[in-house]
Amino acid sequence: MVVMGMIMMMMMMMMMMMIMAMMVLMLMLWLQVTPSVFTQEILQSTEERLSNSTKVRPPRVLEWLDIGDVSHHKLSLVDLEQPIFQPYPSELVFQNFLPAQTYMIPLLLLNNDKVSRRVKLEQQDSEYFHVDAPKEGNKVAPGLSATFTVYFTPQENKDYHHSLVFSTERERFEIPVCAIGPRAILDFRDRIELPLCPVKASTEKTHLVRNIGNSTANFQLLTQRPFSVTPTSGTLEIGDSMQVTVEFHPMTAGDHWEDLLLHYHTGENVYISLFGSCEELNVHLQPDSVRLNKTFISLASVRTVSLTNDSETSLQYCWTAGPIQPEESLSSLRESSVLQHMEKLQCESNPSAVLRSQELSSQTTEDLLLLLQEFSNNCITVEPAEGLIWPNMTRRFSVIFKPEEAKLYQQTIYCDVTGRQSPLPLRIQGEGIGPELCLNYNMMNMKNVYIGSPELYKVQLMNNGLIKAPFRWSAPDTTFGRCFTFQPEEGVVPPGASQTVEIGFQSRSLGSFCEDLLLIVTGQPQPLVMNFRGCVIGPNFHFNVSEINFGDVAFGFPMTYICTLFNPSFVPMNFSLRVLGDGLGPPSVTADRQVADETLKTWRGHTARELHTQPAEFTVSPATGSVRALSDINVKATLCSNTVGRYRLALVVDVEGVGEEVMTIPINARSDTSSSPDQLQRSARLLRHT
Ligand SMILES: *[C@@H]1O[C@H](CO)[C@@H](O)[C@H](O)[C@H]1NC(C)=O
Ligand SMILES: *[C@@H]1O[C@H](CO)[C@@H](O)[C@H](O)[C@H]1NC(C)=O
Ligand SMILES: *[C@@H]1O[C@H](CO)[C@@H](O)[C@H](O)[C@H]1NC(C)=O
Ligand SMILES: *[C@@H]1O[C@H](CO)[C@@H](O)[C@H](O)[C@H]1NC(C)=O
Ligand SMILES: *[C@@H]1O[C@H](CO)[C@@H](O)[C@H](O)[C@H]1NC(C)=O
Ligand SMILES: *[C@@H]1O[C@H](CO)[C@@H](O)[C@H](O)[C@H]1NC(C)=O
Ligand SMILES: CC(=O)N[C@H]1CO[C@H](CO)[C@@H](O)[C@@H]1O
Repeated sequence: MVVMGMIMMMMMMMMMMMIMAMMVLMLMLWLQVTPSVFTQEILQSTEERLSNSTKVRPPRVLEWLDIGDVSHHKLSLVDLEQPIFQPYPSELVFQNFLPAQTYMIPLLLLNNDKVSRRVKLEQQDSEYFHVDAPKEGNKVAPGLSATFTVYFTPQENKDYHHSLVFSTERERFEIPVCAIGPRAILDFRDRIELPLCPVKASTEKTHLVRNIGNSTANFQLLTQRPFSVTPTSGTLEIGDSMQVTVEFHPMTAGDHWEDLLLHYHTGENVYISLFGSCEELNVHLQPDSVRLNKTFISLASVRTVSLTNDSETSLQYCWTAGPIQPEESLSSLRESSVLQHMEKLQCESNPSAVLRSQELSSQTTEDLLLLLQEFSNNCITVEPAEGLIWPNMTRRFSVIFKPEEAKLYQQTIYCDVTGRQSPLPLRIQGEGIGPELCLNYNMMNMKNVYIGSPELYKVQLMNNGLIKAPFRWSAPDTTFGRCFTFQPEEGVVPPGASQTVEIGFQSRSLGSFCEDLLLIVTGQPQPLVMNFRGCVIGPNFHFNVSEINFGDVAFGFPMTYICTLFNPSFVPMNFSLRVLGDGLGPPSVTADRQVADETLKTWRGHTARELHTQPAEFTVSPATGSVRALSDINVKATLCSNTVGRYRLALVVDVEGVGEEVMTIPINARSDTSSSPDQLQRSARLLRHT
């Protein structure tokens, strides 16, 4: 026993020198234990494990001491991060032991300093562990080591944990001691290679896994996309076996590597490497762009496209409005929980990464819902929208175009299909057309229209399309626009039929106009335009004379002139007549009355030409009146002169609704200058005698 211990000590001294140099490097490497390494480790005896162990770690320092209290060598060459003594091995592991037997491991503490240093075990024996201190005492020369011997006497086949605490002149540190009891071993392979897989399809590999260990296995299995594993946890009795299936469901072409983490309930993590290769298939749409016939709103036109393949796998397809694959987003949701769990097991220290992946997945679901909604609201649909194509089968799709508006539709939709990483685009172009209503004319020059005259025009609306055409007329809200009426104003013209609409016009205003009447057809983006133009004129009346010439008139003897007022227009006319320039005073007097009046002597002719005092010498009959359409009326103008001299006046016509002084006719007369009051007296007398 002692001889064996000595030989082992010698071996260890040599190995240590080598190992120390590599230590830093070894610490940096994160060694993942593969199933074969794990199995080998577990099957080793305590001695084999010791001789095989390569990892050297500085021990955990419990407390720093003041070196000056115990030594005059206050400065040490050893880094402050490390204790002065490096233990070997870093951890004491007993395994594959039998109850009631005693096992031992030598523990070396190497003085790394350039001066002699002290190291002392703080006695911590337990029922099962016992430590023998070196006989030479606790002072160790530089570069040499103190050798302790740790004895272990188990009572049961189970795990034991203990720790040894040492103190040097500068620190106290701890060395863990453990005894590994029976362990489960699942005989996984180090590497699982999955069959070649088309993108978005899946392949799987099943292994029969046996528990070749000495304990029941309670385990968890975890991996990440594009791999998945079933079962994800289980219990396996010693010697029993079960099937474990790894599935490979890649979304991108290329090679994929991932770890399958096997976590034993005893705390060990074993990593199995997964590998899968993924390829794209020669799958394409035929044709990849579709131009649909012009289609009436609410009707549909259909085109066919087909999906061709060169593969022998079943293809799953799904049509979407955008290039995002719903499958991917959904599976990413599913996977994210597994990922979180794995991250938790592996490194508890990075919570932000977990948070990020959660945010990411909720974002994609929102996008996805939006996309699906958009697709179902659309005027372009594909049937069937999703399904499966069996190997060597062709799938025909109907692209259905059901326009809701008269416009050009241009859209790209996508077929997400197994075997293609990016969804296959299908460009679609179609034109929606509205009801096709035509007018038999679209311009009307009404030329001259009499004021107040009702005009009527007929227009034909013809529906040449395949769908009914609801229409409505609209006139502009302007002076003349408001003069239009429609009969009927709105309606529906069935396909192939026509309808007559009466457009009425009647204006009480004069002037020329040019109005666009709109025929609004439901479903047509632009209304049809009907242009009406013309000029509203007053009645074009006239007299049968161009002037009213009384010639010479006798003073005080009324003279009447008769003429005719013609109204050749189709509207009646209300008029008033007056003499412009006639006096505004009392009516002139006739010679008869002057003679009768005794005032005659005093009467003098008017010389002052002031209008208000001057008598009104003209009377027009009728002064106001109405001429019916296409008729005439006699007008009597009477002049009873009380003034000596020439008359150059005018008969003016005011037309109701049209204007004042619409027409003027000159009036000429001459009152004899020789007719004096004396002469008038004579004449009057003469008149009485006859
Ligand atoms: C561990 O030890 C065994 C035998 O003791 C040996 O066959 C094996 O190669 C060693 N492994 C390592 C990694 O040193
Ligand atoms: C199981 O235990 C026996 C006896 O203790 C031992 O010989 C054997 O190597 C152990 N097997 C494993 C796989 O640990
Ligand atoms: C498209 O229109 C053409 C002629 O207008 C017609 O011959 C063809 O059958 C139409 N196609 C479909 C799918 O309706
Ligand atoms: C598909 O067709 C190919 C050749 O046309 C044939 O070799 C293959 O067996 C067929 N596969 C199936 C599943 O029918
Ligand atoms: C105009 O009409 C009146 C009444 O009808 C008539 O007496 C007169 O002779 C006419 N004058 C002319 C110039 O025709
Ligand atoms: C003319 O006057 C009559 C009675 O005052 C009236 O009823 C009619 O509407 C008027 N006609 C026109 C054209 O103004
Ligand atoms: C749907 C389709 O195009 N199927 C084809 C799949 O590939 C095989 C082999 O190339 C063809 O024969 C099928 O027609």
